[in-house]
Amino acid sequence: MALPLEGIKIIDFTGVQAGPACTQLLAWFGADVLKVERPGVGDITRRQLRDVPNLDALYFTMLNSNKKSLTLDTKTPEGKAIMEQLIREADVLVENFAPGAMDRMGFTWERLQELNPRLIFGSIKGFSEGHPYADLKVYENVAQCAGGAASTTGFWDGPPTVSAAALGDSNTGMHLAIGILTAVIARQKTGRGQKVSVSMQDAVLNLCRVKLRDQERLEHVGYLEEYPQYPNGTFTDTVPRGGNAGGGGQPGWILKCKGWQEDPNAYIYFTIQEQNWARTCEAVGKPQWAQDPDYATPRARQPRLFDIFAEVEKWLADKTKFEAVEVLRKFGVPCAPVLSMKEIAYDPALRASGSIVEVDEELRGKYLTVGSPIKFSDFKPVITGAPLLGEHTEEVLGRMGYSAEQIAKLRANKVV
Ligand code: CAO
Repeated sequence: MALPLEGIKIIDFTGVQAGPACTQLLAWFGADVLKVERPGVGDITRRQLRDVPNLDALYFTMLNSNKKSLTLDTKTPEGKAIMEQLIREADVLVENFAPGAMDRMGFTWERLQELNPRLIFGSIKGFSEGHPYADLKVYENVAQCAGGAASTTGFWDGPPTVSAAALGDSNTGMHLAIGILTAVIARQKTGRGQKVSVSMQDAVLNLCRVKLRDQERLEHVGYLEEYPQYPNGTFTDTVPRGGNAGGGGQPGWILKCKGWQEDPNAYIYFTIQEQNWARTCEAVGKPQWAQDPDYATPRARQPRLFDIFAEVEKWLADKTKFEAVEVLRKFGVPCAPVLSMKEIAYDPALRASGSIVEVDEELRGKYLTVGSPIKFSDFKPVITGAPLLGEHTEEVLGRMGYSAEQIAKLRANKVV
């Protein structure tokens, strides 16, 4: 069966994580993605954090599957000419270079439109155009700090904290993928391409929506009832760090289970859902709480939340995180074991669903990667290996009309 994005030609002029995550997703769904990389150098992640000498690092292979690779020095006249021909034939060009790099190379948005008015140009930067920091180079944690995530993550008595989740990188790539697909649909109506820009700061902020909600609530009422600082702590004029508190109307916390003294991940996340309170009480052996006026309503429970959590921890003391979840799920309590990366890597359910997949590459052999988190009823994305640097150079140039001699000359001159 043809994959949905088959026939869509994407020039992947990206590096590190944010851009490659975007184009990888589109490749999984069938787009023809050609990674354009500097000869002899390639995407920097090929050699960052290597686990096997001289092999492309997992950092690269896990973000560049299902793509092809062409080496091309786009700063040489011959390289520029090849790039221009590729752009004329492409549907989409994606880049995430440092601010101004595309312009310095001669590929301004105006020039791209001249070359191909149907081209969709996807661009990732740290900050939006016109922002005072628009000239900054940005990596993941910089974006988490600028987007509001770090100031609201962690514990109130500790420093701002970054998340392990790639809110700045892969998240921005996912936003760009949505933007690109939207522009593809728009082009079906208008016949024109357009520039689609996403800044990492904005993509992080989009995920911190509820914290902006909290800022506005704080300015209206002076406190945030679902934060651990309420009712006995103090609030300033900005949203505090709330530790592991449940972010919405459902109080929750990370609770210790059997073995927490030795195992740093022997915990569960436990949630108090208002509409499920009576069953929750039954589950943790406190059925009397359901009718007790000190515990029966969210308002009554609010000042006692940490006493409740302490009682639940007593109930958890002789249960592993998996045993605890087995009981709680039967009572409809929203909860989960805190899973370590090792547990995730070997989780049979994640393997069965295709969320973790094993790729077999000629040089590296078998390795795990994260598969498509988006599931379709008509097809299942198949994750293949990542290309070696310049693996498809001959194939691509040959298709563009270059002879073997011409390619050899380009190679000798380090253009490809
Ligand atoms: N041929 C010729 N030159 C090439 C080339 C090619 N195929 N590919 C890249 N280059 C050149 C660029 O044109 C640039 O040259 P100039 O500096 O002379 O303009 C140079 O290589 C380096 O570009 P770069 O963007 O990779 O710069 P960097 O390594 O200094 O910065 C990063 C990396 C990620 C900080 C920066 O690209 C950035 O801020 N990107 C936007 C935000 C982003 O996506 N960050 C996410 C990274 S994931 O954590």
